[in-house]
Parts: sequence; C-alpha cells; structure tokens
Amino acid sequence: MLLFLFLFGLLLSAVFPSVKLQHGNCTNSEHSFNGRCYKYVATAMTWADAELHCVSEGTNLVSIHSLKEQNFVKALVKKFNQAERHIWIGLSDTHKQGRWMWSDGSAVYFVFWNVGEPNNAGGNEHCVHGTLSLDMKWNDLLCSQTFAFVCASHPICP
Ligand SMILES: [Ca+2]
Ligand SMILES: [Ca+2]
Repeated sequence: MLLFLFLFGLLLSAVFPSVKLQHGNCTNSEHSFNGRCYKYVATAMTWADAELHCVSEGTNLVSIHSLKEQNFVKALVKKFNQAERHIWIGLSDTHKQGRWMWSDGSAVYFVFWNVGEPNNAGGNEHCVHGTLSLDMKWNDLLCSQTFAFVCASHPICP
C-alpha cells in the first residue's frame, strides 16, 4: 500500500510538476526562469502602455517559448493575482493581421491559444492576453483593454 502511494505520488509529480519561483540572479521584484527575469505588474494598462512600461525598465512584455515557460508564467501570475483576471503578454498582430509577433523581436514557434482563438472578433482583436482561470490560455482581444501584465528581460536563446 505504501509503495503504491509512493508510486502514485511520483506519477502525480511527473504529470503536474510544481514550479519553483526563485529570484536567482534577478532583482527582488523579479523571478528567474532559464536565465531570464520576469516581473508581474499589477497596474492595469492598455497593451501599448504595458509594453512602454516594460521598455522603460529595459524589458518587454513577456514572450513565451515553451510549455515549461508557459507554466512558469502561470505560476508567477498565480502568486500575485488571486483575482484570476486577464494578463497581457507580448504577442500581437497589430502590424499585419494574422501574423503574430512578439514585442521583444523573438520568433513565434510556441503558441498556447484557447479553443477557438485567435478569432479576431469584430476584426479588431490584435493583442494577446492569458486568463488564469483558463489555465492561462491565450486569446486575442482589443488592445485598448486594460489589464495587469508580465515584463521579461530579453531572451538569451529565442
Ligand atoms: Ca488581429
Ligand atoms: Ca479573441
């Protein structure tokens, strides 16, 4: 029985790996993942103002390049945002409809869209947010909406 519980625990930890939030080499207001530093900003802003805020601190809105990084960002948002609100990330198709770009210039080769998204509803949805209550899955939305957001330092190996 004990062995069974032990093996079940191992299985659970393999299926649902816990994400450790550590400051690493980042400042006390940031958390470290894979050599980058990430900061949750609770003040609600439009996508552009959120990006400008990150740029003023030498970063960009967060770009996400793997499921591991997605899970890290989710854990970070969960730590600071218990209200399950929406969070801007650095993805947009403002410049060319349907062509997604990260604001930090890195290439898009990982996506985590919610079911049925991106749908460019009304022909006006060009900025991307994650929603904590939907597993932080992504949706395109009006850029003028105001949400909290995550800034991140530039990717070392995008
Ligand atoms: Ca769009
Ligand atoms: Ca949408």
